[in-house]
Amino acid sequence: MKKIRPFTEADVTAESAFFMQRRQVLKTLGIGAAALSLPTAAHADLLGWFKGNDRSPAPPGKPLEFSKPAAWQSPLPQTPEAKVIGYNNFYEFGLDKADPAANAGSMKTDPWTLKIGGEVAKPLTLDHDDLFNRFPLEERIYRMRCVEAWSMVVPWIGFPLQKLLALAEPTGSAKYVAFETRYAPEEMPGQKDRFIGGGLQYPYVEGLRLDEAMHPLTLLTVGVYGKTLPPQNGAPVRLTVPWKYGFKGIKSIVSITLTRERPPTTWHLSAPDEYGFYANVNPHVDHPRWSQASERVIGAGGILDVQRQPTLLFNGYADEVASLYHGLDLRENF
Ligand SMILES: Nc1nc2c(c(=O)[nH]1)N[C@H]1C(S)=C(S)[C@@H](COP(=O)(O)O)O[C@H]1N2
Ligand SMILES: [Mo]
Repeated sequence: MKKIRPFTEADVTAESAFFMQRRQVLKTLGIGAAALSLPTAAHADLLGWFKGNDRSPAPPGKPLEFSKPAAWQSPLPQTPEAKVIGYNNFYEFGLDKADPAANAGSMKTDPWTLKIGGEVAKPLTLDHDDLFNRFPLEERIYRMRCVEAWSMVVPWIGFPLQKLLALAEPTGSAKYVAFETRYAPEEMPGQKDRFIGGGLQYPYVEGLRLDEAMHPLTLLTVGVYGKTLPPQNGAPVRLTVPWKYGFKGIKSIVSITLTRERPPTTWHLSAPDEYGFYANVNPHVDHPRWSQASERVIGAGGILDVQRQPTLLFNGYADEVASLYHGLDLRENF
């Protein structure tokens, strides 16, 4: 059987190319027009899904109580809320930027269980309410840079991951932290169907070095724009690591495991030459298929209102995080 190249983010990028994308999706998977004309059950499902996008959207989030520490406020213009919650990557719900908002309402996010275990003295479990009550919530206005070369500025709400890890007490053998998204194919059609899910392996997994996970910028995020996260943004809890490409920000997390070895990570598994483990934002290290020197700013305008700006080393957080990578070759460790 012909080996199929997994999708890369670039296969599914510009929101303007809606229909072209769908053709590209099928082409990448090796499905030509002839195959499409065969009305097999699988293809009927697939075409039904593509026509779909008429499912009822998730109800709006609940208002949260949080502080606004001065250190994390920002004069940068924030991306309009409609774009933050309407232009998403969450391949479990489809590949188009509009798919997650249209489809993620099917995911059950309460009750929820987040398990912290592995190389820790005190494994623990948080339930849905613990996510919002166990730690004081803070608003953090962070830059967000997707590896596809677009960017936003987002007012997230959450708590530092370091507080949760401290409770679990990592052992001396803990070197990495592994994260896993919920696996529920009945609720997440992309996990059930390779066509919808872009050929990625599920559940989506991510990882950080322990020192990256303990960094004060690293946030477990439970809200955005003053309210609980909508499902398309990774409800009820997702990771935010603002100096790394967006794909490190794994959504809808059910487990956090401290490990001795570097854990597998989804995009690296799918295309190891294109997506590294570190994924630090770096304008000097291009993606093999496009430049990372600048980025398209997702603003209030439509697709014809294109603003670009230079991309910053570590996404503008070099003063805070460059010391983590002292002596590391950032080109080799991309
Ligand atoms: N489980 C899961 N997490 C994920 C993804 C995904 O497809 N599945 N996409 C990643 C990518 S590529 C990006 S850019 C961010 C997008 O987050 P946002 O939609 O909240 O902006 O989520 C990341 N987390
Ligand atoms: Mo991304």
